[in-house]
Amino acid sequence: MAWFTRKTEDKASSSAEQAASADAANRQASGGRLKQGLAKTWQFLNTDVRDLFKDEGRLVDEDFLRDLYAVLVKTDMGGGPADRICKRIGSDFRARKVHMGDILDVIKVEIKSLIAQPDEPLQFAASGPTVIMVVGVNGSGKTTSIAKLARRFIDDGKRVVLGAGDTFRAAAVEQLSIWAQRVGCEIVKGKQGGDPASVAFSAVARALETSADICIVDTAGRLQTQTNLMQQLEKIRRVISKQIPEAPHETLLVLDATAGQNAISQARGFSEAAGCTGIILAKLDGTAKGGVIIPIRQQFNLPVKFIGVGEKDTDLAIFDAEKFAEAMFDQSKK
Ligand SMILES: Nc1nc2c(ncn2[C@@H]2O[C@H](COP(=O)(O)OP(=O)(O)O)[C@@H](O)[C@H]2O)c(=O)[nH]1
Ligand SMILES: [Mg+2]
Repeated sequence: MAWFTRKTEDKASSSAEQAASADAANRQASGGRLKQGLAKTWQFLNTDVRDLFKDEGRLVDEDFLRDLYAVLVKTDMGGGPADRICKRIGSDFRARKVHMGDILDVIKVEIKSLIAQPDEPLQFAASGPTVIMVVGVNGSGKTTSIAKLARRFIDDGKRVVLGAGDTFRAAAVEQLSIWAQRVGCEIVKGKQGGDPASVAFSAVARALETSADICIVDTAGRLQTQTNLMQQLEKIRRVISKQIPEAPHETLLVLDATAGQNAISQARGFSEAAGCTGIILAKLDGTAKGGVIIPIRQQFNLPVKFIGVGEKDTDLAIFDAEKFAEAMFDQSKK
C-alpha cells in the first residue's frame, strides 16, 4: 500500500520499480516498527495469557472466561470489547479443552474486526502545497510526530515547511527548530507569545512562495482555558484556508497511548472542535496498554493514520489494523 494518494502522471517504469522496492523495504521496516511499538503490550499479554493455560490445555468454563476477561481489560481495551471477545470464546469453545493457540486466533479475529477501518491514506492537495495541522494536548507527542512526518516526506523526496505555531511555550519553538535542522527542512517561526495564527499564515505563505510540497503546522496544547484553545485552533484553520481554500487538507490529532483512558477524554475535547481528520497514536512503545486502540477506534469516527513507536524521527509506522492485532499477540511473524 502506498502511504499516500495523489493523482500524478505515471512515472517511468524504472522509477516505478525503484518505488516498489522502496515500498517493500518500507513495509518490512514498518513491520519491525509495529512490533517495537507493541513489544510491551505483547510481553504483558504473552505472559498473562500463557499463565491461563496448563501444558495439557484448559477447560473453557466460567472460571476461565473470568480470568481471560481480567487479562484483556488490563490492556485498556475496555469492558465492552473484552466481554464481546469472552462471549465469542464461550460460544465457540465452552466445555472443551483448549490450547492457547486456539484462543489467540479467535481473539485476534475479534480485535481485527473491532479496530478495522477503511484504508485511509493521507489526503494530499491535487496541486500546490498540502497543509497538515497537528493538534493535541501538551506532551502528547505533537512536535515529535511532526518531525517524524517531516522525515517521512523528506525521505520521499518532498519539500517540507514547518510552522512553529505553539508560541505559548518558548521551548516548543526551540524544539521544533532543532528537529527542522535535523531532518533538513525549513521552519517559519514567530515571536514567543505571538499570534500562532499569523505563524500559520506565514508558514503557508512560505510554502506557496517556495512551491514546497508539504506544510505542517504545530499548535499549542494548552492555553489559559480550553475555550481559548479551541478558538485559537479555529482561527488557525481560518487563516490557512484563506490562502488555500481546501486547506488544512488533514488535521491530525496526536494522542498519548500511555495516557490510557485519559487519551480518550483528550480526544473527545479536540475531535469535535478542531475538525480532526485522523489520529496519530504516539508513545505506543511506552505502554503495555496497547489495547487502548480499541476504544479509540470504537468511540471516534476518526481513522488512526499513524502510530508513534519511539522518540526518533524514524519511529513512526502507518497504522494497519490487521498487522496491529497480529503484533499484539505474535511478535514472531513479519
Ligand atoms: N517513547 C516515545 N516517546 C515519545 C513518542 N512521541 C513523543 N515522545 C516523547 O514525548 C515527549 C513529549 O513529546 P512532544 O512532541 O514534545 O509533545 P507535544 O507537547 O505534544 O509537542 C517528548 O519527550 C518526546 O520525546 C513516541 O512515539 N514514543
Ligand atoms: Mg510541542
